[in-house]
Amino acid sequence: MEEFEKAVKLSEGKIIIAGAGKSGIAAAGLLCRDSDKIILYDGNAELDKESLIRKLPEGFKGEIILGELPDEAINSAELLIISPGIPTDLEFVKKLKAKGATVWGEAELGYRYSKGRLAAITGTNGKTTTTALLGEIVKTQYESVFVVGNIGIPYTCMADKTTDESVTVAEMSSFQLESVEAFHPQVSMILNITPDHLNRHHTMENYALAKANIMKNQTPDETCVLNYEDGRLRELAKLSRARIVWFSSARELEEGMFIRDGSIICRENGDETVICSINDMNIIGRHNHENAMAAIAGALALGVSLDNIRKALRSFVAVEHRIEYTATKNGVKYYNDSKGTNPDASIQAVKAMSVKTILIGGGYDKGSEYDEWINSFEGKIKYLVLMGQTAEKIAETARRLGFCDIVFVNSMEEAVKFSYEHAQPGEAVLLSPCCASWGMFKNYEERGRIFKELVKGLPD
Ligand code: UMA
Repeated sequence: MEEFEKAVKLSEGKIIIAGAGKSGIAAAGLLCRDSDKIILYDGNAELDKESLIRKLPEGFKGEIILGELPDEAINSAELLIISPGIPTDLEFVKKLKAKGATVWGEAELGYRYSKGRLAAITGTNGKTTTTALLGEIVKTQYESVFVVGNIGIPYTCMADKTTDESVTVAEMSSFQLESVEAFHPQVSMILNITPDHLNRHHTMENYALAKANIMKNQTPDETCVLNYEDGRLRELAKLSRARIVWFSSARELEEGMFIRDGSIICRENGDETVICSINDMNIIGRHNHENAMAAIAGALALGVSLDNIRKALRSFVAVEHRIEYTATKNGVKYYNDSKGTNPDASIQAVKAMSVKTILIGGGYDKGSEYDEWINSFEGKIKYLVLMGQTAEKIAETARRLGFCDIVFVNSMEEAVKFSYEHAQPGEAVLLSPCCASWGMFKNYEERGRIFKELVKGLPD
């Protein structure tokens, strides 16, 4: 196993921070106290330099480059800090790697600047809920707790606030895990791996290997929490040196976390502990029980007491944009699942619906296949309302599989209007797009909020 020194040693060369979104701005804010040789670069030439400058700390003395990154900048750089949304196979990244520059993701930089213990969570779905839940549990026991990462708070925003006593809970996407090096959590978790982001990672194998980076530096005295029901994870477990804690929502395990008679049980060295009844929690559905088991396993590994774990489990409520109940209008319940950005997540949302539902979907094309999603409708979906780049591709798949109640719309406003006019009392309307939001919205949060505002504005 390769050993990496955690400390950041900045040399004479320049530092390019690629991406001027949340991650890049936070990384620049952190690094500008130690370096005046920063180039903040963004490929979008349309960005307004003045408004970027306003987001940066006053101490920022670097340069801002938008559009093309000139060779001169590439030649002068020794370190590239890359934002998660920027593919690592872009030409300028390849050129920097070829000249021997170090390439770290923004999360790697955050990790290197942070102190204390780290619990890191990844998985195709459920990672935001699990991160938020684990954060809440850990806060019942420890004072200095930071929840960061893909959940929306860049690691580099918080890193310098951590102390040796801190616990950081980090949600890590495959994009972030693609460019880690020394990143080394004491507790890691992979919740599941199903097809997503294949336009970026190209193959499932690459995608799974990026996720597996979460545990690559762990040692035998540390913990890796994995889902026993995911065959890919049973394979990946062989790569881990850490103590594996399995969880399963489908069977009783000899060792690990599972559900029996509606209760979550932890079995360790033959001893069983009943953690809580699933009815004591406010989060519903099998996937959420899995998220809860993973968070419990992580919390136990971090030394949180059973009482504190139970207290936090009872008070935790679903995160925004994840099968979030929005309103009832004319007897129709509306749910916002804007976080349903891939087939697996949207299948779970469809499965959670127990009445006839109008489903709003479509968005940015990540190269997903939609067959399983359409097959999960099982007669429950009254209309599929489609928008965005993928609308036609989804419609073709649906028609091929015999589902023809399809409506095309050009905006969320039209989608909500159609749903309002066609849903009967007792039915439901679900926004679970099965696709990313990019192209029509800034991000899935904006998409979800627009949906919620439109729904709340409907007459009752
Ligand atoms: N950009 C380029 N070149 C490119 C692509 C993008 O210059 O080829 C620039 C854009 O012009 C933009 C900037 O990069 O100005 C945006 O950077 P970014 O896409 O990395 O976005 P951030 O605002 O830094 O947000 C990122 C995560 N975004 C992505 O991974 C796409 C956020 O996750 C995360 O919350 C945030 O860091 C803090 O850690 C969002 C997400 O959609 C929620 N994640 C994906 C998911 O959950 O499926 C992975």
